[in-house]
Amino acid sequence: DYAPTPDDKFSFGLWTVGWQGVDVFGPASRSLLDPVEATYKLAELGAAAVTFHDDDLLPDEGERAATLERFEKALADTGLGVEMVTTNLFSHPVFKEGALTANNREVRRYALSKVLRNIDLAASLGARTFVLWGGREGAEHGASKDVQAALDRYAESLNLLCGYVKEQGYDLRFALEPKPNEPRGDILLPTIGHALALISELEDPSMVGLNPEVGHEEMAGLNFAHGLSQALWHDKLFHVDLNGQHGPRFDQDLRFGAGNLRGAFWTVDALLGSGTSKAYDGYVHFDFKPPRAEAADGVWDSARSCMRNYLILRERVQAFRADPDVAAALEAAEVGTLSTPTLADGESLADLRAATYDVEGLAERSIGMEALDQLALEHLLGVR
Ligand code: GLT
Ligand code: MN
Ligand code: MN
Ligand code: MN
Repeated sequence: DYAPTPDDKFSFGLWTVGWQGVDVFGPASRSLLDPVEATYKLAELGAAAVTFHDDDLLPDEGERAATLERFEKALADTGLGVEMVTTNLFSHPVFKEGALTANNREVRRYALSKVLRNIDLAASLGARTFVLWGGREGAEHGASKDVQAALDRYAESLNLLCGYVKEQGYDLRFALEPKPNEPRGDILLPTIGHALALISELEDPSMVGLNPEVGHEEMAGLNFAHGLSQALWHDKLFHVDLNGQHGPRFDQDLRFGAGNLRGAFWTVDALLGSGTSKAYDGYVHFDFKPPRAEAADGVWDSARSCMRNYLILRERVQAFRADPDVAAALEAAEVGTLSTPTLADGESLADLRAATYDVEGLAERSIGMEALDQLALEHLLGVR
């Protein structure tokens, strides 16, 4: 009956169910949700872990110790873990022109100090992943940002943070979350590919990976499942943000399964290793916003549905991959053949050049991919 269990490793950001519905055109439509109460509620719904920004859980310096104590009690009472922590480097107007890559050096230093403090908290709560979403790292105007200098400062910050984690002996890795735009007109590290390229320039690339989000790649018109597969290929899929999006438009943060449903099917397939490749073994983390029109009941309906849709899609994907007709269609489409090296062992490029090729015959060959895709569609629709 698609009931979540701790083995499913479902996790929610406290800011998701806690989102009060503030948008560009209107104020909050829902009252403030106590993050500790949200933690109890998420456990009751079947989540295994929660995640948060410093400011989601501990907005008030005066109440920091008391809130932490209540939160740790909630974790102990429910058995929930804190698998990831992140820092809010985007809400306060001090970050209006960036945080780790702000032109202003005092802002950059303050941002770094805010992250360092939160890393200590993350480690003390046992989190293994630290996400960095640079929503304000970017620009609206051409000459206003020296992009190469900004990338220097991004790399500098990451190198300093990795050094700090090693020096402290924390068991923590960083995950960069790409996004093309919103809130900045153009955000640095706009896609999975851009972020991967930056990581390869760091002092210790092994400590930094990705936290890709469905909606963010789809805002850029990209195929999320392909992005996940490339991140897995690089061993860089440290974390994931699942949600829903209807193509290139504002960041919708719909519940997982809403929006691009076929994309969601292939997203789950990619996380499971696309049949024969590397699979993701981290937490299945939902980063969505319950629509502003919903009241409290709708908030919990949407959270429940994220997990339920994942479990339904996982069942459909597993049925697709186990179907003998699919195995035959995959073979007809030569999908498995792609794993054979193009040049055989002991063969030379001269051998390859000297061989004869039936170019016309190859051009006319059947590839059978419509048949394969129809099988996937029928599994998704539940008619097979
Ligand atoms: C913010 C953003 C998300 C990020 C969160 C982590 S905060 O809600 O829209 O995509 O994952 O900083
Ligand atoms: Mn988003
Ligand atoms: Mn978001
Ligand atoms: Mn996200």
